[in-house]
Amino acid sequence: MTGKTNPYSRAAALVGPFAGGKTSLLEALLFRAGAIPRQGRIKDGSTIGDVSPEARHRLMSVEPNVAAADYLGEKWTLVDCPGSVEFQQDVYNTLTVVDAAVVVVEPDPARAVMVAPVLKFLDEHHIPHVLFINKVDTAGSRLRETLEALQAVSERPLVLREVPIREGDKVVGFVDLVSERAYKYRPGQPSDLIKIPDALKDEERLARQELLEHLADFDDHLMEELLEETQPPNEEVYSDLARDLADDLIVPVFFGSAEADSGITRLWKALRHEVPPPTATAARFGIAEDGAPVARVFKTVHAAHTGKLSYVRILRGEFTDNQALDVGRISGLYLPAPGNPTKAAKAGLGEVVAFGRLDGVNTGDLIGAKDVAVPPAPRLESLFGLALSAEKKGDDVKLTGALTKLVEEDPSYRLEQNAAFSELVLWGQGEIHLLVALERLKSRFNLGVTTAKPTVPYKETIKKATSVHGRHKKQSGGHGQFGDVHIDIKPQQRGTGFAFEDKIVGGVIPKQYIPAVEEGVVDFLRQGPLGFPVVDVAVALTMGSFHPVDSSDMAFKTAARLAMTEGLPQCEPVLLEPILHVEVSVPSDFTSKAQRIISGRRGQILGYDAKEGWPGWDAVSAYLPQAEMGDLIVELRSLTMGVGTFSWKFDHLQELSGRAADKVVEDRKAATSNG
Ligand SMILES: Nc1nc2c(ncn2[C@@H]2O[C@H](COP(=O)(O)OP(=O)(O)OP(=O)(O)O)[C@@H](O)[C@H]2O)c(=O)[nH]1
Ligand SMILES: [Mg+2]
Repeated sequence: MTGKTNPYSRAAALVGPFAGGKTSLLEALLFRAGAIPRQGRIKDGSTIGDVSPEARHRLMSVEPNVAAADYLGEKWTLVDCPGSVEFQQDVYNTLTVVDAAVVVVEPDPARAVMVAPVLKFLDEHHIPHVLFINKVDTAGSRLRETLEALQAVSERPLVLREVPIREGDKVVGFVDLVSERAYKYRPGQPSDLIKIPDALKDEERLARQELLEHLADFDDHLMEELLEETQPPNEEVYSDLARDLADDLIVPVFFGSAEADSGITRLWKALRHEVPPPTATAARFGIAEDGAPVARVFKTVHAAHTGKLSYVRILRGEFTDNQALDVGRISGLYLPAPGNPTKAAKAGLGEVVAFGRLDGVNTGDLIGAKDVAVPPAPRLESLFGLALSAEKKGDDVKLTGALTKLVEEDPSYRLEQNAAFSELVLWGQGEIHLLVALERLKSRFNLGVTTAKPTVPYKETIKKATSVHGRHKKQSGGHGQFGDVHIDIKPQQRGTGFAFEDKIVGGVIPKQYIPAVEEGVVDFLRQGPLGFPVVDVAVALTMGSFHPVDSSDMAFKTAARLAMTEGLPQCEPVLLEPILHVEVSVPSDFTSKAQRIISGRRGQILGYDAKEGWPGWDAVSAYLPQAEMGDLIVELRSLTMGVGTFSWKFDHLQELSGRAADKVVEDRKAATSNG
């Protein structure tokens, strides 16, 4: 253990499945560091984190809580991330700027699978991380079994750093496996140093040996010592631990209780001694030590008093308030504190701060970097959508503006302007994700909205050909109107779209009016007899006549429309349903359930296979009618402990007939006559 103080501010993210106790752990860490005078509780609504009304009343985090602390003279930023799978975008964005992550889990082996996605992300991006098994104050917590179950979903070896001291079925303290010191928890205070209980000595020895063997896998010198059965000096063990964490070779495992304030000092000390400095994190991104200041945006917030805030981690150099950057001028530099950022004049390497009013800057941007490009965190795909309309007439523009801000804050929302159905659809990660957006619209923008299922983009086509005549003639004082067309309408092969052919000979319709005829046809095809856009038809203009004075573009357009209106119903119009290609990902225990869900939704399973790069997971690929996608994610999650997910893309159109089709057409009629 080196006694050197770290000169730069370090940052750690608290991540893990929902309700594991991350926000409670933030509270405990801040309290132990002396950053807050007392330790609040989730159920009392008194924690530093989760201050937004949306988080408070749900008793869950719905955005990151960013808090600063000094621990033993060193500066830290802790970012407590939401655990719900619907708010994972913030997790991924945050993880791309921190020096390390603390993965907070519950001592329940059955829940280990819920940790798989975040561990996968950490492993893939080589982000140093430790595990904190929380809630060991609950009776019957199963540490060893939990560890085994977690190891099954972690690529990196999990290395236990302490063993529990139990009284009955309760964990009352721990033995640290490096220092070989034993501590007994004291509620609300640092633990008491005690003697290693005799009954635990053998287990402690074995566990320590296991720890050393893990480290020796990456250290030949240590390996020799173990083979020669000499005890390695603690200095060597500590420096191995720090190096292996920094290189993301091992995952050290701690345990404790955020609420009972147990094991918190142990965790703080590990962070202090083992988390790499921001220079290492910058190097991981390929950012050289020298050069112009660089900061990376991991969160954007539109706050009432400050306007747009871009939360950044400074990865090189120093930034000052009012500094002119090529993306704008920093107008307000803030030190983070949940709900209450305070102004500062400048900030240096490693610090997490918010820059005010940088309009051109987005989450994921690397401000100031000309020499490096770091890929942004992946943007999560849309899984659940709702059509929104403002309750108050005239609020539409305001609504679009507010939603644009929400999308900027959380890029896993997506706004779709569906012109064909004059619909505004907000996409997101699930029901709660969308509900939270609606609450934010209300609380922050004073916008009430009504919601509906998004319209499924059905199309229609025809199965038979016909020839029709359309004539538009009006004699109403002055100029008359005259257009006269004969057209052939016939079906085309699926996917070929629309074709128009001019077969006029001998100038029976002058060339200048032909485009107007085509326009009239195209206009009609926007909404066919069943109420949907018509595709895969060919129309040929075969005959017609004109009037030297009364004919006009308008008149020919109308004539064409009339012909189409009469002709299409004779062509056996048929509904076309959009079919998606979906890939459902689940742990293989859930594969057959996932297949049943797909079949239950008129899906056609194409096959399944081991999911690449995800040991123990399957990917089921299938065709699924878009109409059945609506709450697929809700059902999938409820059957897979929340971890099942899917990706989708439009694949093809498929004829839909019978009662299902009739229903779609009726609904469409009702919707268009209302609107
Ligand atoms: N028994 C026990 N309960 C705890 C402990 N830590 C947290 N809890 C409880 O677990 C629940 C979730 O705590 P949070 O701190 O909100 O968990 P979180 O991980 O931040 O939850 P999300 O942000 O929703 O993912 C609350 O009811 C806490 O009171 C603990 O150490 N022991
Ligand atoms: Mg939380």
